[in-house]
Amino acid sequence: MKRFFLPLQLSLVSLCGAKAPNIVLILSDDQSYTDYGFMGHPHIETPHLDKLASESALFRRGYVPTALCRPSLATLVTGLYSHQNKITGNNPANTPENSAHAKRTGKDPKELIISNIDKHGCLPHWLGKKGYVSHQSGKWWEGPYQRGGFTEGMTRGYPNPGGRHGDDGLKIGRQGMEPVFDFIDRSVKREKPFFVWYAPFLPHTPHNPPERLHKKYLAKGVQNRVAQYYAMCEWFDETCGALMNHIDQAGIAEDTLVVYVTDNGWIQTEQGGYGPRSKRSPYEGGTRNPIMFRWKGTIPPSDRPELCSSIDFAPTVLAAAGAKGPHDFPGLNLLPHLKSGKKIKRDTLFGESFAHDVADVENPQASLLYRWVIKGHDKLLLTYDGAPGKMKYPPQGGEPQLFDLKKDPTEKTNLAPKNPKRVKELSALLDEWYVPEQRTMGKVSPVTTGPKAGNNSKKAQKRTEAPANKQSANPAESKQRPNFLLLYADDQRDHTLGCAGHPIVKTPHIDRLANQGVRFENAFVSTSTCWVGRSSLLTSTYERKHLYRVTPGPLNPALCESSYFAVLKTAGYRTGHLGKEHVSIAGESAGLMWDVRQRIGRKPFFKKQPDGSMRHETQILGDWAIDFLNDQPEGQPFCLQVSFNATHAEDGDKRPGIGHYPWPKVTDGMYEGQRMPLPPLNDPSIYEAQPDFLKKSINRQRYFWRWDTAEKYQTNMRAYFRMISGIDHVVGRLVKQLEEQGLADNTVILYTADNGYYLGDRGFAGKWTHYEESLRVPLVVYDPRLPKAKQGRVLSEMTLNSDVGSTLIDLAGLPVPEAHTGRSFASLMQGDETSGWRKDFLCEFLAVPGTIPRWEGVRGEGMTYARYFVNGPEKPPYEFLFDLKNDPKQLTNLARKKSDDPLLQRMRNRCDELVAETGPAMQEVGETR
Ligand SMILES: [Ca+2]
Ligand SMILES: [Ca+2]
Repeated sequence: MKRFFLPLQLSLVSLCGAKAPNIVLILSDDQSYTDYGFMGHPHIETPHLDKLASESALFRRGYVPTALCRPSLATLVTGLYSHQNKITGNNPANTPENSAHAKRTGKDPKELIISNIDKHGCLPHWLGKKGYVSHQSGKWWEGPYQRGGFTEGMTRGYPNPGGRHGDDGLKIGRQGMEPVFDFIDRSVKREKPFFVWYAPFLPHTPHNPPERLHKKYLAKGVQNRVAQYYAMCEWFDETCGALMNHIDQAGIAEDTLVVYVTDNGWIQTEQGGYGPRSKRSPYEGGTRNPIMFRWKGTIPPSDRPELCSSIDFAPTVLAAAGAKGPHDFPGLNLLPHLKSGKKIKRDTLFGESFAHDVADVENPQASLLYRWVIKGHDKLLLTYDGAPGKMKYPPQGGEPQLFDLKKDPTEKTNLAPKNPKRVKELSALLDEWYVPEQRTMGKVSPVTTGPKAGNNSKKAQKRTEAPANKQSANPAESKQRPNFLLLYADDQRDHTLGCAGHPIVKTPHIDRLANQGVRFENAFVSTSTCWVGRSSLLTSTYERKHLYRVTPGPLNPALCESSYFAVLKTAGYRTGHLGKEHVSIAGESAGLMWDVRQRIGRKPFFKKQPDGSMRHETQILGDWAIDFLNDQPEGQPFCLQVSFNATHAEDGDKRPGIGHYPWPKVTDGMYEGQRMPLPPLNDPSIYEAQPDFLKKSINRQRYFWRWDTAEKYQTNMRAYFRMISGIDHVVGRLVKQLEEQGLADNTVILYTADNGYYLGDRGFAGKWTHYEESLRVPLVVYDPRLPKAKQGRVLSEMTLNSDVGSTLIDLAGLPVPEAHTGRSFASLMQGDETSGWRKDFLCEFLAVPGTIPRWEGVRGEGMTYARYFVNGPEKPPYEFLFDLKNDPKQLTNLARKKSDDPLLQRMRNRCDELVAETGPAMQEVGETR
């Protein structure tokens, strides 16, 4: 190439250092171009990247050609645009097209996407031909590292479980740098040129930075979620500092070309998640990022005013290595300009955006949403009608957008209507790049936000079924992976099961699961409220972490992404949720979590059937679950959750019995004539001893709805127990169904509830408090694979609702996401070493304003501590302390006896500690919505 004509002095330098340089790629994940010290951010500190910038040829106007993780990474290693390498999105969508490809080829659409790198080749392969060794760490989507031509690496990759985007590779940075350092040291010793792919899962979610960094940004007055993200940026910077330091200490700085790129932008919102004009969008917040090249002694440091694209990475690196790819690259070899400092004449960059999920793995245009061109400072953005799939921020309008990036870097003013000529000129450039023949410009396709819910017909379920998944089974892999059936009751305390020793209530099917499985006699929810119990179950986190309804918006999308549903679905499970949700889930999150989703509420419990008959929703859920199982493709594991509205009262109907606690027909007549024993803490003095704010709380108001007269109590109790037995009946039906389908031997069944429940105890009804009646829930786990000797045990370790999801993931053989505050109790079930299990947990109540004051506390093995912020978070709280060993009924409040008791002080401190580990202090928790 003629471009290699170099000034004499610099050519001599490269001749003297004749050997090929090492290449180190640092790839940030989900970080905006503004979010660095050297880019002028007012808060974020990145001293190590600032230093790298000062030693590099720095392009502040760098871009990626597409702003989503996987396709962006694929452009780097193939050197091709997404429409060329066909890796346009993160996942295959569940479409008839992909299903047809799967059928035709006998391959999973996931595999079909990966196979593109076999066709187009991959940078590590090409470097390997020149004697390079290479190491992959961090994010990597294209199967095991070997498939990309790396000689070493961390990612096991698809089709291994959890192999979607990096698995073990994602530990790099977050859990140290050893694998990379070790590789560098060995390569130096062997005198081999090397290539390092350092693509840590940073600052990407989960945003769980070290506490010292989080506190640092909180202290700067930054809002909590934003502070978490800023802290992640600095954490990432620290790992880059360690890497650069290692290179410099090894004495190879002059033999090593370091390239810095971000895969896509990220604009952190205060609710958690990213803003509309960042990740995935074609706007500056998505596509722009600083690009740096450092090669001491060869590339003079400078602040380069030109445009640069990550599409230039492959040809530039290949030139440095003296290697070649199998085809011409659309990017530019920048090396001559980097070395000489000469101006890069190119003033035009191109980019494109596709839907997150690939609508047709053989046809990139099927998912095309935008193309853009930047010439100088003019940017034209064109919109196309590709299939948007599950889009968080779908394209709007569709008209051409023209921006002057110099005057208007945040793209506020669309100049297109006033400048038709410029639009035409720039459109012509886009069409010189390539012409999307199958798409219409200026139009948008309607968005499908993932499976629609609320329709209880079987037809609706069929429509939401994932056809492509039918082929996605990997029999060898799924054999060891158990199915999960999670049965979730509403408003049920731990003691109301036959297996828990209740003298009246009949639950033979659940009892059988307990007798052949394990029952946890100390199972708790950390917050006793319907929607919080559910959001903690779904995200495997404390309320203080997910902050659902305390921060605006739907359930934290990042935590949805690390939910058991999303993790299992990603790993190839068919996932379904049937019944009560009571948590708002964003369409995009729902798409990641569920293949099948069908909601049903109470009000009323009985639903009219097509034949005119009335059916109780407990039984309808049984029907739906059986439908789900009947549709289960052979060889694919499933995770199905059935969330009953029973045994929640019909609050709007106060008629005792069938009005307030409507039971299904199948339990008609049960408990008739049986005398219901009175609640154990029925003595009026127990109620009288409560502080005023509890005496007047919703717990007391609802007492008068159901328990206050002997007759009401008797009638309602019988009805309530019929509801429980109604659930038990469905459990029996489902166990039978699993047996008939031959799934019983490999299906783990869990039974639990969203919160505890007062049945008149202490003169209360409902839940919401720190007392045991509120916090305790049933937890029965039946694992058919458990050896006989381990069956039928009652375990006393304290488990939490947030443990359930972590356990399912663990039982599936997948790593439990770091974002979980819950822990897997699988080892307890198996009877393994249990030392080191939790001795206490954070219990709290942030929601439902106006019912009772917010509170937080610690439930330890022998003590319960709680503090109620009766007069707001700034005022001294009202405290409770109970010695559970000597006072299991929690009748003597030790906190009222001696306010400076050392034990009380210890519990206060422990509470502070648990809060600090988990989320904001009570003073910083926002208003509940
Ligand atoms: Ca990314
Ligand atoms: Ca509930």
